[in-house]
Amino acid sequence: MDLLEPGNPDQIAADLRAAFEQRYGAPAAVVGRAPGRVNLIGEHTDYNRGLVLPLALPHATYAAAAPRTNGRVRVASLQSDATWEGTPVDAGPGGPQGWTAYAAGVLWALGEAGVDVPGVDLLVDGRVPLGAGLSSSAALECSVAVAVLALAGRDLDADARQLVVDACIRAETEVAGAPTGGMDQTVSVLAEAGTALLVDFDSDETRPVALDLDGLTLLVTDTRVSHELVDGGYAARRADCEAAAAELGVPSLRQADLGEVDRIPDQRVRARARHVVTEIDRVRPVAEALAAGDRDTVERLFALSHASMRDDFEISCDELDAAVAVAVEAGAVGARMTGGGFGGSSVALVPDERVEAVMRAIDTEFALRGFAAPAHLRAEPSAGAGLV
Ligand code: GAF
Repeated sequence: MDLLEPGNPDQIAADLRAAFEQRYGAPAAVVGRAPGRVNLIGEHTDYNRGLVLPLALPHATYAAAAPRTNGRVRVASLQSDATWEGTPVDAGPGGPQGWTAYAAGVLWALGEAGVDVPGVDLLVDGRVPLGAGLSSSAALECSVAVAVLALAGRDLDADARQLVVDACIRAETEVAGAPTGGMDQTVSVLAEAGTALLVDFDSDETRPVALDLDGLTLLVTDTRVSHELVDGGYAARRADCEAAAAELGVPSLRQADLGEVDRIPDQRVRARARHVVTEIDRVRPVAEALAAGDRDTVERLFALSHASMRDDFEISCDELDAAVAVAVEAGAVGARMTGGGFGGSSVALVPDERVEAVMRAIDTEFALRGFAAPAHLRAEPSAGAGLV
């Protein structure tokens, strides 16, 4: 059984500082840390000005940084041989490619926001599984942003946190070219330990929700079907949502009425809109149920959410459907796929004494069906980005 541990932040930071000094020949001045996330409910609702309920994972990305006097930037990772070198201004759209677009793009976006970005050496260590729908991209961006802001002499107060969220969204959408909606950067920076974050993308309000998880574990299963947000599926879903809003004459699907949605002539666009409108309506009841320990409501709404993503939004896959079905059969209170979809992870609410059994049942089913072996992790609601 593959259980992914988050590691000890102090130890990871110490090891990263040692690797940094070996690579660049001088010590790091700061280490930034930003978590991945798992979303509990509210999928593909953020770019429709809807509601989401993610929480920050204990699994994070770490970015060691030191200022340079020549104004130049060097970006490297412990997970990849690809590197990037240039100036913060060079790191904008059309500049860095691949994983370095997410890291270096943040320097460009911070500069655009008026931050006096210094030349910098960066080395990152990502402990959020890659391509697992757990927001390794946002963790990377936000870890770099908090490190660089510290080098620029800024405290991470509420204004600076919002600046980081906005800059990281620009890096992801404009430099890396992933047309995502902002949930991942928001929770990676604003999350508070022990809580999920209810975000309203219409009013831009955020509210921590304390979860009653007494006797329960949030178990995430990475199906190891790799998902990518820069390929066409995510953008196509977003375009369908925009087409639906245009058809209904509303600024976004947040303003759409389910009865009106049923009259959209194009079957595919109608189904996409139905997912978004019904999913937004599930978010507050799930937040209330998780806060009150109401297991029946969580089970019912997780099941409806998963079916909606599978049938109406068409972003699930056999592995995700299997992980969800087997988790519930083996004793989970509720389970659903989480994140952007097309692979990635499921999340299940599991009584503590059933966690081992659920993990084993999923592993067995995957082996029987010839799927790659999945990995599991415990999603303890953790704090947002900061310095280690
Ligand atoms: C990805 C995106 F980055 C988010 O903005 C969100 O749309 C999510 O998919 C689906 O809920 O994580």
